[in-house]
Amino acid sequence: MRILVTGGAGQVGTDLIRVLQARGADVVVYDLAPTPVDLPDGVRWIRGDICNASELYDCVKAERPEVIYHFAAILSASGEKMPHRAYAVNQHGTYHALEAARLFGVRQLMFASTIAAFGPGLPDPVPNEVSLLPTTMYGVTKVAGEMLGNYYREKWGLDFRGVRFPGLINAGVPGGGTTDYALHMYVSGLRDGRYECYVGPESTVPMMYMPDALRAIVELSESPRADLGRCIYNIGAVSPTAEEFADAVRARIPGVEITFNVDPKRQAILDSWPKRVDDSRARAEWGWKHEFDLDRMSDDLIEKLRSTDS
Ligand code: AKB
Repeated sequence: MRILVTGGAGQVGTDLIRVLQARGADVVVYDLAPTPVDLPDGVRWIRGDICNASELYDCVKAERPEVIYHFAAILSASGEKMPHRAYAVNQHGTYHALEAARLFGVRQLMFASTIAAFGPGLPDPVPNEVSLLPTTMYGVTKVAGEMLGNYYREKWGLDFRGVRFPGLINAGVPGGGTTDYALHMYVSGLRDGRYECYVGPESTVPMMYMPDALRAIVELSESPRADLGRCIYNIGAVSPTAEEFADAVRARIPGVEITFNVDPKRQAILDSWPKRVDDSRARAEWGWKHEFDLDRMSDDLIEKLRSTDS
């Protein structure tokens, strides 16, 4: 099956293309970034801008993917620095991806939504169905993407599905998100022996290790449509405080120095998000279950970082 991944150079896309290829997919990437030197053999890279509809349409028309994983996006912290760019990439980009799917007969479009779709003052844990009043441009455009995708499903029969990702943690390069502090603790902690965290020690949001996140999106894509009662699902894993992350890193990297120096802007974004998500719909409808808790994730990530660095 041919799968097109938009944003294949991003934090999720980089790992996703490998997972999809390992499952036998013929993977094509559409991304503005130049072809990476470590691109797996057999993956094709088409350089293009998600904001440019005709470029994207040409690509989808020529490649005829059966499924699009639409992951091109500007994340929350970068989006607050450049809201116009975030609007263009996230809002127009999603519309272009949906239109490309409609015009060229793509069967399914998988969408990366986020906990940033939620705003402040919601129940803890936050339910799947709740009023969505985000405070960031990133969150606003992701809510719009959810709604638009639902419209395409109802109006045109496109099999639109997506998950609200928690903050994601992996060994790769983070992409301008507010939750990046968690992965920086591991990466900078190991490489530099220190990290100054930009949110306070009590800060808590839902977080997930990348292998769980990749499994979630692929499992949702492959679930029988008849089992699914909605398009978009909360998925949860762990919700450690920033201090608990720091302790997990300290316990595994002797002598590491982790300190806290709050950046009020990023702290305010983080505080507008829920601490925990209720993912019972995903668990009931397509069997979602995370595998990595804080300890297992910390062991695995540090081992991966050590082996990449040696
Ligand atoms: C961000 O921090 O912007 C992202 C997200 C929560 O979607 N990691």
